[in-house]
Amino acid sequence: MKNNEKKLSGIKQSINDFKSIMTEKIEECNQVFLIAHEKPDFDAIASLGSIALICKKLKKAPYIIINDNFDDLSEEINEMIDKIKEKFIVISVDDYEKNKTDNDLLITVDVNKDFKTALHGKYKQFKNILIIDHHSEDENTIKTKNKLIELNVSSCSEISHYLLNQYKVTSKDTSYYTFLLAGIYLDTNKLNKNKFPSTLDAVSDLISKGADQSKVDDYFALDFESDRRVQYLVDKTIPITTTILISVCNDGEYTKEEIAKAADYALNYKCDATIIAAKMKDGGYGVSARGKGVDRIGIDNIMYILNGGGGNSFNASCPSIYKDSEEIKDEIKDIISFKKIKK
Ligand SMILES: [Mn+2]
Repeated sequence: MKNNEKKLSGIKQSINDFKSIMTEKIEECNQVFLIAHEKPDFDAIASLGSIALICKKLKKAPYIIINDNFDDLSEEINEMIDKIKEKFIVISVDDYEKNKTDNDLLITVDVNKDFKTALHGKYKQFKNILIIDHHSEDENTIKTKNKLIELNVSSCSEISHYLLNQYKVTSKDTSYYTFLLAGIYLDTNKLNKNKFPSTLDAVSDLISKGADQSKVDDYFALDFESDRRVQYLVDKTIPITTTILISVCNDGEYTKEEIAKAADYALNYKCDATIIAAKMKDGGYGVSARGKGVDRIGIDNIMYILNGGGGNSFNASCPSIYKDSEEIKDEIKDIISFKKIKK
């Protein structure tokens, strides 16, 4: 118990330290732009909303950049974005380009890799950048001194919740708390994994502030058609070694989320890792890999060699691949059998 308390105070301490630099940077800039990773999920959207509330409290109405085609995002995500639009301005990268000044601040949430946001290649245009995230850093992490990257938390929503508290920001519109709860539920698979004492504290605080649990359940309700597609991908997995299951699927059209869910699901079987590749709307193959933490298999390294991806021994992926399914399957086999090593 003592150890848990120490951990919790550690998070609060680093958040408190970050608060002063965050306040300073927000106050001294002309405009604040917020961005998350492309194809934003509940955690990303919830974090955008909360950090926007903090900017507003500091009297800097932020611009939230969401450059995705809204039709590609789920109904639930669109509903959340519409809610955020009641209070804040949501813009595209083109809008940003038209309105940028030489003293702008960028805050990235739920992301720290340069290639994962729609501003890739444009970071130098910002005078300052703040990163608020829960993913580990690597050589692709956006260059900035000012970052709050906490690995011992469930999600960026959890960090955002503690930031809201530090700034004493409260919202009459309880949707913002509901979004944070949804973000935490997503990244903990409904509190089944990846949760810390600070996570449970955040959950109980959010519920006491009016986060709507039945709404969160609605967000996670299974879409039947989509779930059938996930199960189809799972059905197609075959053992490629005694410990790795793969599925490369060229029929049907899948979303990144469905591919990730299939990789998660297949990991329930007797194996150390799963790799799922399936065709998406644009003709490319989305790839997700999951592992049980067995480092020697190195799914992150497999993703790196396959198409410049990465991750860790539990969770890895790579950018879409535009080749045919047989070629992809062969390449994965070659990598696993060490026929193909680092480029
Ligand atoms: Mn996240």
